[in-house]
Amino acid sequence: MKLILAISLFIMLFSWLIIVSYVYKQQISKMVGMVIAMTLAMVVGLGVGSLAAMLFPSSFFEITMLSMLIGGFVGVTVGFPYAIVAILDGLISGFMGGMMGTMLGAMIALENQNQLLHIIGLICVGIFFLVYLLQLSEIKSISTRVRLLMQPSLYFVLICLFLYSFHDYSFERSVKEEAHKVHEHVEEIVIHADDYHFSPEKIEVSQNEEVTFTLVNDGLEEHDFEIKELGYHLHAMPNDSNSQAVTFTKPGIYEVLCTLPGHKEAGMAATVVVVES
Ligand SMILES: [Cu+2]
Repeated sequence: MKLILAISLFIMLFSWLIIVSYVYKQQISKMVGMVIAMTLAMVVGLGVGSLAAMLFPSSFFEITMLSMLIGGFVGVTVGFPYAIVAILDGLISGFMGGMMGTMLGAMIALENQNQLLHIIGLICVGIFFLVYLLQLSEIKSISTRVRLLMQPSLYFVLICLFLYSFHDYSFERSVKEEAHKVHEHVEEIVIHADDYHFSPEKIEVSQNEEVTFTLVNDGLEEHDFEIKELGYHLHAMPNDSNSQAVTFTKPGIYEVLCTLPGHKEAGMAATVVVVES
């Protein structure tokens, strides 16, 4: 809920700057318009890129392209009322911001992602405020109707509200909880091997969930536990055991064998049924 508030406030603060630069385009000089286009495009690209790279680390390419596009789009939009040079600078800055943001988000260690997110949030709104002051310094005449609305203090209050709703949002916590949840799912399955028999003979596991098989040799001879399709191999001497983790990515029925000569024929076979998740 608070996150939705933070995001809406962020969009509001940002749109305010765009509205001001459109409404007062006659009074703001081309030079300042260009600086505003560059700054906003860079900041938005950086923010969107780093957040996206942290949230969707597996689709890095798509996220880089999308962040560059968003940054570039912001640059063009803000630069549009001013000059071609403002559009061009905005576009390039947006591309760069998006690119750097995704790299930053992807490179940062998991435990620092929360800090990074908050630092970038703070930088974004801080720069927004400076841009707003820059815009106001250019505007000579404000109609009395909107004078109250254009007070920098009002904008500042919105920034404080944003920081308040954002400060205790813990991205790190949600990531860690997720990782913990996955960890809890690691299941150990113990298979007993005696002379020429596996027990159990039918093992059921879920697709994409890590399982650890432990082969316990209760027999008088050495035995192994091999899943040929995965290149998975466990071996145990008599009165010994061995374990190794494996993840089945494809559902289906996998054959398990003891590869020692004659053992399979004597009945040392089992099946792993991987259930689609
Ligand atoms: Cu065997």
